[in-house]
Amino acid sequence: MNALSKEVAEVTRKTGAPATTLPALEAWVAEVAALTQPDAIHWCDGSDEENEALIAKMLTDGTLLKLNERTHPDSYLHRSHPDDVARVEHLTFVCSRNRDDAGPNNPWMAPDEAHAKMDALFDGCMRGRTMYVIPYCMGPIDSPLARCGVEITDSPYVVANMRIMTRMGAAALARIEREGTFVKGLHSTGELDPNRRFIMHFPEELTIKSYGSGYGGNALLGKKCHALRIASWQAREEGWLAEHMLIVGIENPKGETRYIAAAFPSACGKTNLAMLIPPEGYRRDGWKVWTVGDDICWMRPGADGRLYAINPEAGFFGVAPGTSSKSNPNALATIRRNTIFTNVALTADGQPWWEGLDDRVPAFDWRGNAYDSKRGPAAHPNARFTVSARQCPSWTPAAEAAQGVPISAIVFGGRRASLVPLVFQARDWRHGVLVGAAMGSETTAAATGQVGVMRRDPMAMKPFCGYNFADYFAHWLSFDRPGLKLPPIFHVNWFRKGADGRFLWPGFGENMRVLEWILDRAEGRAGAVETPIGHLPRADDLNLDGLDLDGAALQTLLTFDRDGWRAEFDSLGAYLDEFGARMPQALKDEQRRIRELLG
Ligand code: GTP
Ligand code: SPV
Ligand code: MN
Repeated sequence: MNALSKEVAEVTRKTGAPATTLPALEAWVAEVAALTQPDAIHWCDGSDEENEALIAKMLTDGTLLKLNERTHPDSYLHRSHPDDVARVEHLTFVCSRNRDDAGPNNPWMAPDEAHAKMDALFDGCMRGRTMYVIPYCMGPIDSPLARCGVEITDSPYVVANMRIMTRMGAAALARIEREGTFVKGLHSTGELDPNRRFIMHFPEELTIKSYGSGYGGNALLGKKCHALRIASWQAREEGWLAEHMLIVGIENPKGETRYIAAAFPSACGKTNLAMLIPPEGYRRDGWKVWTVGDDICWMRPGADGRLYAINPEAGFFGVAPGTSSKSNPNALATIRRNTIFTNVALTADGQPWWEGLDDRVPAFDWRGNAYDSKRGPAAHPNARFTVSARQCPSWTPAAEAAQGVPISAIVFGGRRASLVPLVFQARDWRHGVLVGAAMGSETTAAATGQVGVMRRDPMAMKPFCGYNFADYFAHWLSFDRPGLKLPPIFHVNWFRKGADGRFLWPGFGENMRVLEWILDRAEGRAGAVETPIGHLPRADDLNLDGLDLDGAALQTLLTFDRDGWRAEFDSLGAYLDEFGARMPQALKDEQRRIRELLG
């Protein structure tokens, strides 16, 4: 018996027989156990009993604190390590065999080197701990669009979050055993040393290795690692799209529901738009909004040529700060129970609190210190809640539809204090792809680093596209072909500021007015003016009934600023050139055409 199989035999003796009939899975789990040396292996079945036992364990060791049972039943607070509060983009690698396949948009490391580096970190890292094996399905369990994976982790917090965010456990394992293929994700929180923290993706091996962080986007591997970075690579090979998009249904007074998919960068309004409550006048007329997803969208052409979308997730990992009964009452109702809060503040009576919630003063900040307003915000700006999507009052069973929902409009958007109007429509698909490629946004607390810095974030996928952006844009362009009935593409900006630094547009529920124009345009109804950057509504083209908005603000929001756009398009041309010959000529031509129109 060689050393490895001796170690496997030893782990099996300690932990019992493997719990799968799939040899490839059994072998991988044994191999990981031999490397990481856990004391025990736990195969997650997703049951309530399993969850209760894990929660009890985390309450005992302090990983979770119980919140006020009267106001927030079955809800918990997790305080992370203070250096482990967000995604770490500079430590997140795409390890494709060919460096150019990862593109200038991704940190890259050669697969052999990355495996060696990670395996050295994982060596013996689970000694004294339990290794959890989490089979999960991204998407409705019976959906042909769904895909499965298995995450191995030593973090019970990750297990509890994966249980909310994915379809986790026995049903997923059954599908994996039937299909025989799955994405392999290996995770350990390690010692949480920011210098020994890496998130590596091996798209050609359908493998993820993540070490040294317990934070959502770094550790819940089904989410950004699988459902965006690995899936975007697979989607390109197989002719579909894996996008950083919400999916929302808008039901009109006639009872017809149309679905919109929208990509905004991290912490730029997807959760809020997905759960929007229409203004009073709309509600009176019978408009309703339905939430399918708030972060990720997998889309592919259906038999009728339209794009059909599923939300691969089962829960929301949402931004807490700014969430209030005014800005997002549906989110607030969703998180009243069965919710895990991470890095929020605490009131004296054990309720979760964050900036923007209400005017109470918390007793403890997110680190657990007595709250002192001089020491920064009470909740971490990237504090999050994890909660089942089904608890959302606007959740729709359409989120479980195996074939997905048909998409009537695609919307891109960014956080832009100046220049970019409230809304405009791209002339056609190719122009729309350029609008997506041109997206810029101010950075937010969702990733480590400076906040409020303008950067290019094409299609909100800068941190998440698992391959070269030039190839990604080419893939988007390839959908423009006979037989497909593609939705129109729009761009929105809820974040335009006035000279006084305040937002010009009220946003949140009032965004419904923009969605109505978008859906009307999709059906060839609402009016617009044509400009070089696309079609913009005039004030008369929008339903502004009952909206208290200053005429000058509205004017600014709907104005096309030719001089500003000239500079923007020059900078866009330089950006596209950074990708060299790989950038599709059609996109460069489109940029040039519009630059000429701008004069
Ligand atoms: P990720 O989960 O990081 O991908 O983010 P997200 O796109 O789902 O962002 P989310 O909806 O959680 O919004 C983040 C922040 O933007 C919150 O502080 C919101 O209050 C704020 N926000 C959302 N919608 C609007 C809006 O229409 N106007 C303004 N001014 N702020 C908004
Ligand atoms: C984002 O940063 O876009 C998120 C949170 O949705 S995370 O899942 O951590 O990436
Ligand atoms: Mn996101």
